[in-house]
Amino acid sequence: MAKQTIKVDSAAEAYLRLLADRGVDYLFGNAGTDFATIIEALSKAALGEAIAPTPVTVPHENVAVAMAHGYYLATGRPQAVMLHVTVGTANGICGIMNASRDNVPVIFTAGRSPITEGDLPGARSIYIHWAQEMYDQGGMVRELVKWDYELRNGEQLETVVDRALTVAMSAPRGPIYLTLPREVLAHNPGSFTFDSPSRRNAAAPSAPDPNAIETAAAWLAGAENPLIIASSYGLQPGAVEALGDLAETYALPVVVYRPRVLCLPTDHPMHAGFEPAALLKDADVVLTLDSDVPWIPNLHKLRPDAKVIQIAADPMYSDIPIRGFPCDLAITADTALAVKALADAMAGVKARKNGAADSRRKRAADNSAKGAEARKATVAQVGTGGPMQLPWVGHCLNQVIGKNDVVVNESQVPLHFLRPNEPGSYFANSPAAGLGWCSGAALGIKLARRDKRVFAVMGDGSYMFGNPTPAHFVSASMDLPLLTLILNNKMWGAVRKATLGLHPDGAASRMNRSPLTMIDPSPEYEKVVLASGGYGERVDTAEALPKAIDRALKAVEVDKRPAVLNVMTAYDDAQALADAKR
Ligand SMILES: Cc1ncc(C[n+]2csc(CCOP(=O)(O)OP(=O)(O)O)c2C)c(N)n1
Ligand SMILES: [Mg+2]
Repeated sequence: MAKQTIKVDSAAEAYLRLLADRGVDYLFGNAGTDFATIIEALSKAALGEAIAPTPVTVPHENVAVAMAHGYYLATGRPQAVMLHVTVGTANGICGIMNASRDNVPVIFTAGRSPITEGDLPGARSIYIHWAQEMYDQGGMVRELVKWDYELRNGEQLETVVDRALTVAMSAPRGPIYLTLPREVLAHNPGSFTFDSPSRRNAAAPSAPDPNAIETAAAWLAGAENPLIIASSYGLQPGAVEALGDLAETYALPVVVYRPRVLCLPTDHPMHAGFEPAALLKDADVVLTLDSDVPWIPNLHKLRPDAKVIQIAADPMYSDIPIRGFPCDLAITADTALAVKALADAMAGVKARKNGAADSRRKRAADNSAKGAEARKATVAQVGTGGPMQLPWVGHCLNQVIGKNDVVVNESQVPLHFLRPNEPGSYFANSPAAGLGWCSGAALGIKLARRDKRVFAVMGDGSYMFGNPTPAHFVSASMDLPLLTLILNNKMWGAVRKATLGLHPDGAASRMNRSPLTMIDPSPEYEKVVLASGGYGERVDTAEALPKAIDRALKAVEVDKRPAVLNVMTAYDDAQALADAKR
């Protein structure tokens, strides 16, 4: 195995070299006094005198974490985020909760206030070095990370960095937290010897238990009305195709519920839409794939005698305190491997002979034809006037989105109108739903895939949660032009919907503007991006949207400027309540 020895001026320099050696391309940073030696080492790298990940200045921590999140979604490789001690960590926790619940590995790091008050290099030198220290800095994030550790000295650097990366990347994947004390970073070991490539690798994906797969195959083959529900499935290469083959070969309808990635092309013949209720009530065997919440028990009814199979890297979802979905068979596995194993096993099992598969295929084709008719009728109704309906926004996006596009979604845009089809072309926010993810995630995806057009679609609330000024700053400073669509209903619509859902005839229902729900008067969001040299436009009517999208795309593609469309959308209580009951 190859050992390398390099001359270094500090442990910080050795640390950054290791990150770069291990495939970390970027360090998303929001700096403070703890960064002194990191900045020194990055400066050496900028001058060509050292090797380090490329630093990206991100003026809000949540944007930084979301960028690492997005970059991983696009590449499958974790990136590093470094924040300022306790206070920066506190600001980044919402993003880490999103990553954690979505099994997204992020190398989440922060400085640690210096602990010595004397003359050691890095020792306390500024008044904040006292008050910013906490007894248990890692405790702030411990519940959300797979591993947290404080680097004690330069000697253990390689073990610590490799452990951070391999723990984060072993299934179920997730963020880790590493704190880096100022004195330790500032220590000068003179030289640094390390293995390159690393001698420590993340665990290989786990294959499912063959007996469990045989049982699952027998249940599915013997079912009259089998149903697959997928949510976070589809990131592994070939996963989408494997599910498509399985579903098609055995006529298994697939409901894609609250997807965070593209699980199955929307046009796939067995794609059964985005809502489980209609099929769940008759299903006799339900297979869930990477689905923390496959349905909502008090809205969607499962047949009492239905058998439920859950497959995930951790089908218990043991980091979620309470989760009681029936589970007759839980299979721990890399889900893509499990789907392939299931397809093999089903080939050897006798299917029911009563024509059930044929009738499922026919039902799927009928439903899909009915769906297309219904969509056509809706589109004909919503194509004029303003504020516009969300199906129209979905439809207009569908008209422009091609094979080279990625949609990053933190909005209520209806997916059966948006209809993403390409693996890797659709990403949505984590089930933790810490709002403000979309802008940063879209930037991270664009950074990883500059060849793609990236659409960031979010509500007006999400836009503000996403720290628009920092996000547009990064967009401009790193040449990452996005097309941002703000679906602006001038409110936190989901909050009003939840209030009326619980109190349908209450006081809030008798007011159009209930407290703590309105963001009105609405800021002129289209102007915020102008401050970063971008293109902004407000879109008031449905008719105006297609051309506005064309103009914004021209700004993004030809002029390479970030573009924001402030799209005025309608909110309707009756519709919101109907949506809430689906
Ligand atoms: C960080 C964070 N704060 C608060 C919430 C609670 N919350 C859930 S949905 C929502 C409203 C979102 O508003 P907007 O993005 O405008 O979408 P709309 O519901 O209007 O479609 C809020 C505030 C949250 N999920 N995350
Ligand atoms: Mg809103």
